[in-house]
Parts: sequence; structure tokens; C-alpha cells
Amino acid sequence: MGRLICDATNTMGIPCSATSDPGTFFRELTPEVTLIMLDLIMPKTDGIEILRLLAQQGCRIPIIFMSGVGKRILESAEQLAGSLGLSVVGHLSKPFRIDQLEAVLHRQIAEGSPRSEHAVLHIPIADEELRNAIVQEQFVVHYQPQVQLSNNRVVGIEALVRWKHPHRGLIFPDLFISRMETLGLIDQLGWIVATCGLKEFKQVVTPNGTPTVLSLNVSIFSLRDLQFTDYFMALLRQHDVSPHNIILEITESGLIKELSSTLDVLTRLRMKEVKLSVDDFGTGYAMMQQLRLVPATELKIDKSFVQNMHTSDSDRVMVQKTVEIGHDLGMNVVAEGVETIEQLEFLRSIGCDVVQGHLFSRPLPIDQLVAWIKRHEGI
Ligand code: G
Ligand code: G
Ligand code: MN
Repeated sequence: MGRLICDATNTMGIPCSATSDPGTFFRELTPEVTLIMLDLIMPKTDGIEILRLLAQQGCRIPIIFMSGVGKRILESAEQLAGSLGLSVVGHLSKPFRIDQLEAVLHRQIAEGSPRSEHAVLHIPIADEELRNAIVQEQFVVHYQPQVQLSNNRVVGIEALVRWKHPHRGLIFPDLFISRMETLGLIDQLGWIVATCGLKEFKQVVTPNGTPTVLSLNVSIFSLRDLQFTDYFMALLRQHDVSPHNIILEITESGLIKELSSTLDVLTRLRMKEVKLSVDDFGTGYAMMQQLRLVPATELKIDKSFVQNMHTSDSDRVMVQKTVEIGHDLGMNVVAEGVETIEQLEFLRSIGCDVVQGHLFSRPLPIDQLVAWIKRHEGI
């Protein structure tokens, strides 16, 4: 198969190399590569695993699937690739003829070079760049407001990190958080974001000094360190911020995987009165049993459910039940990714407490957020 493709591309004047070995594949994936043709079923690995690894590298190279698998599987694979941020531009069902292959390649060449804003990420991010980013603290923090549904007041802001890369521009966390976790850099990133967040948080003023809460996303890996609570409390003291004003967000999937190794740290944080939120709720499949054990004060419904509420009955039920479960367990329920008035009104009708999303504001740099809050609160 590989030979056949290489022969065809070579006659078109396009250099090509083929391999069924994942190691060789990633070694040969240089910045010059403009197209990946991926067989979903290979002897040493499967295409799905390759997709995950490509996504971890922030790959933006167009991908064409080749496979003999059925349409449903192909669609699932395309959906998975999309959700991983990869770009699948077509597929060839095996067996295919040379002229079909040529047609696909011609179309790809005709569509030309990638859009310029993506060009920089064509080159995979190297480990060294990530290490450098930490040493040189190449990060900025943006903040998204959270609004209480009962009175339309801003009750919190979520800190969301962005990497200000010296050459590639602003890079979003989906492209580097899991890499930072794998490389053991996530604790350091967490402290950089927390320090910046606590410093900038002081600029947020609300009328009558109503308390606003700062939500920080914390990797579950950082909570396996038994000293996390002490370090975190010391940082709060240093910045003169009360634990009552802090929520640590931990993803549901992380909590389920690591509950036994982090339960003591989670409990100690609660004893110090730091609030805890279960982030991306609904994507990690926690059982009631497990949820009962997590000493959280807040449930954050994942945006995928919120955004499909009006087209999918099951997603609407999921949102409604999450609000019920959260309240039954004594938690505050937050909906993220709210983009329309329709979504807002439905959430209000089922008693959701707090909303966050583009309907109010995108994540903003601190000075713009402060101005937004002033406008919103009429001060
Ligand atoms: O805006 P958005 O693309 O920023 O964020 C994407 C995801 O990245 C969020 O779901 C969030 O969980 C994660 N994230 C954002 N900032 C941080 C951070 O400071 N630390 C960790 N661990 N995750 C973050
Ligand atoms: O940590 P977490 O997954 O909860 O982070 C929230 C993520 O959701 C961030 O990536 C943020 O930029 C994104 N986000 C916030 N509001 C909206 C919205 O209204 N629509 C969409 N599509 N994304 C949003
Ligand atoms: Mn979050």
C-alpha cells in the first residue's frame, strides 16, 4: 500500500515516505510535511492511537484516512479527530484505484497552503519550547466572568491561561496542558498561573465590596503532592487573599481516576475553607457513589451539554439532572459555554445558580475584564 502511494505521488513530483512503524512516523514528521495519509488499521498500532499522539503535538497538518473499515467507524474516527483539534480533509476507502488517489492529492494541492494564522502550529511544539516557556514564564492569564442567575450580579471570574509564544503567537491551553502534565511541568505552570491570578484579582472591584471569587483550574496531578495545601495556603497569605474567595476547579475525569490518591489533599483544602469545583461535569462519567465522596462545593456542567440542550433531548435531561444532583448534594451549580438567551432562560427555569459563557463575555485580559464588570454592574 505504502509503495503504491509513494509511486503515485513521486510521479506527481511530490516527495513521500511510507511506514507502518509509529517511531519512524514521528521521526519523519518534519515541518516540511504537508499531508498525512493515515491507515486506521496497522500491524503495530492503530490509527486512533496515532491521532491522539498527533493531537498532543498540536498537529495542524491535514490528514486523509485510508481504511477498509465501515462508514460508521470512519465517521466516529473523523469525529474523534475533530474533537482532538485535528483536521481531516478526506478519506479513501480501500481498495481504491490510483486515479482516486490522484484525485484526492490534486484536490489537496489545489486547496493550497494552510491558512496563515495556523501556519505557525504546522510545526509541532517541541518539549524544549515547553520547558523554556516555564523558565521564561511566557504566559498570560485571561479571565471570564461568572454571573449569578437570580440577581444578574458578577459573582466570580475564572482564570484561563494562554501561552504567549515568542514566535507562534497566543497558544490556547488545549494544545499544551496535557503535554505539560506528561513532561512533569504542570505543577510549575499551576504556580505561575495562581501567582498571576492572585495578583491581578485585587484589581476586581464590585459595588459595595461584594465578594467575588477567583476560580483556578488545577491539574489533578498537582494534588497528589501532600504538601499542596500548605504551599497553597502560604501563597494566599502572601497575596493577602482569603480562602473564601478561591475555588479550585478539578476535572471530573481527573477526580475519578485519582480520587484515592488526592482525597486527603482535597479534604485538607476544604478544612482550610478553600472551595472546590468539579469541572467539565458530565464528561467523566462519575457515579453518584464517587461524587458523594468528593468534598466539592460546586458542579460545573460541561459546555458540550449546554450547547446541545436545544437540539438533543438527552443533553437537556443531563443538564436538568445535573442541577438536581448538585443541589441534592448541597453544591452550587454552574453552567459553562452559555451563548444564547434561549440557553440562559432554560437554565434559569431549571434553577441553575451561575452561568458563564460568550453570551456575557469571552475570557479577557484583566484590565478589559475590570472595565467589563464596571459596565455590567453599572459602576
Ligand atoms: O479558554 P480555554 O481554551 O482557555 O481553556 C481550555 C481548557 O484548558 C479549560 O477547560 C481548562 O480546564 C484548561 N485550563 C485553562 N487554564 C488552565 C490552567 O491554568 N491550568 C490547568 N491545569 N488547566 C487550565
Ligand atoms: O476549564 P474549562 O473547560 O471549564 O474552561 C472553559 C472553556 O470554555 C475555555 O476554553 C473557555 O474559553 C471556553 N468557553 C467559555 N465560554 C464559552 C462559550 O460561550 N462558548 C464556547 N464555545 N466556549 C466557551
Ligand atoms: Mn474550568
